Amino acid sequence: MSSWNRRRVLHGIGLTSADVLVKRAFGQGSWHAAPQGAETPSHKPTTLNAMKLEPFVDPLPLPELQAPQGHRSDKALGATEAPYYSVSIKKISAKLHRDLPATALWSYGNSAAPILWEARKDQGILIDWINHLPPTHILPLDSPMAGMLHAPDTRTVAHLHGARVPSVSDGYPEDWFGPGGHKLCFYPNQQNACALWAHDHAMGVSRLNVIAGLTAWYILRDEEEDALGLPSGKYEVPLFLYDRSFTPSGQLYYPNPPDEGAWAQEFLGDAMLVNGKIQPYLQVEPRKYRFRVANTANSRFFSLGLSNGGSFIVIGSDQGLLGEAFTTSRLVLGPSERSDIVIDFSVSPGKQINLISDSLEIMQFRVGTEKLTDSSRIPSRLRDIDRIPERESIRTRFMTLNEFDGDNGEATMMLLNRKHWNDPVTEIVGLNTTEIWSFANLTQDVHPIHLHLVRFQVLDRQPFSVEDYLNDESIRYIAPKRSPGPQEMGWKDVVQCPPETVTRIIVRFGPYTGRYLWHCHILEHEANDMMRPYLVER
Ligand SMILES: [Cu+2]
Repeated sequence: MSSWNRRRVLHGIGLTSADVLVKRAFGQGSWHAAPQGAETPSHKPTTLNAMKLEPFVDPLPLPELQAPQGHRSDKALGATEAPYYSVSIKKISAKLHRDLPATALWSYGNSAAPILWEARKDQGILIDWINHLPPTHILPLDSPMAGMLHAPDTRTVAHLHGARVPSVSDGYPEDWFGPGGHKLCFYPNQQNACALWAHDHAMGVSRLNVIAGLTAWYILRDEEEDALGLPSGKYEVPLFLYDRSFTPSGQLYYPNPPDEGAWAQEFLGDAMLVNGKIQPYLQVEPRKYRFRVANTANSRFFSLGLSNGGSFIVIGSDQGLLGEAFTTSRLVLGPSERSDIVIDFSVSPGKQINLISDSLEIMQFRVGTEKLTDSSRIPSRLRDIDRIPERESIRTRFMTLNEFDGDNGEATMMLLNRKHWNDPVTEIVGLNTTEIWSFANLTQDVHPIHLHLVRFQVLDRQPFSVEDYLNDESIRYIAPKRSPGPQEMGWKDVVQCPPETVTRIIVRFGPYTGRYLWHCHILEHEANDMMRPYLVER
């Protein structure tokens, strides 16, 4: 049985072993204690054992900063003399570790390191995404999605995660284009400074296209943040954290149907990568550094800490700065969540400190000894964040998160509100209205739920009896409400929904009307079929 779909039956409910960890930890009242993917990954005989590669032999690559190729206007998109960038989406090959041969990848740039846009609030940019991919995918197509048989295998469409954009530029899954095609998108940037990331969202293949390498950084800045005096320039480092698996010849590995099951319901690789290298190292000075961290893995949750047990300061989350900085030694990031953290290396000159996720080593910081002046500051108050009052909500939507298992206990499908992507739209919201969305998770997985277009606030979480719900659809709460932790007190665009719990968020919909979507950001879940359209209407 593959490590991706290995499942045990526990009390009659099919669970992966990682889920069992979640379940156990959850039963002890702290589901954060052992998230999915926290287990030490096992490797399969048909894959390279990446755990045996020597760690920390390659320097951390930094993202390739993009420069505009002039300015353009596009009346239909609402762009006037906006900086214009063209992106060639193509196949490349790159060495991901000193001791591996070059690996075939797809890229928005020219290397395995993600490309990076830097943009400023209220200054929109145009990006022309051009598909220069060959007709054949570098991964086995494992598409359970209906109706995609005649679509080109190497279709793509880019979504800028967390961006407030008109629907036409949002990267709707069905807006894919094949080799030779392109799509011009306008990103108005009318939102606060934050770290966004672009990734593929093409119908039925996004999880494969992301594994292949279609991810990029997009850092948005504003004057309010600039004025704080946070570490900047070479002391501000973006980190994409993700996992991959490899064949014995060093090529990307993804479970291949039909031999290994029709659907890999989660993907957990045994190699930890940062910015295009396996377990890289970064030489740092003994001073404060700001790290923009994004979990860009398909399924893995990272439970971040430092190998010396040291703490770090958290200053931001998905949609920018928190109201107040806080100090912690552990931070759980689900797929697509971002965190803005500051590590002060001035207390550990000459030391080697590893960034870890439980027992996994992700990368190494090598702290220099030369004393330097550090004029950066970390104010305790960062930004005013007004909590949205619950009374502003005009409607509460109750949505279930569902898993359907076959006779063998293997999941065959996961859904939102028992509906498929192709079912008629049920979530139709009014422009500039506020709603509470209540996610009742009937499954044993933590699902990171993401809404396109909007930012939101997390209200609370409350465990309920799934058994009662399955009997008569009644909600019986079995424990008190839990308030969100300090890392969730800012603006979010992904929310972790723990098992057997109702997670509530409050959302203001706008500023655009049109067709958007909400989905689980475990990309394997999204593909089969935890993804639903929603409409914003005037
Ligand atoms: Cu999910």
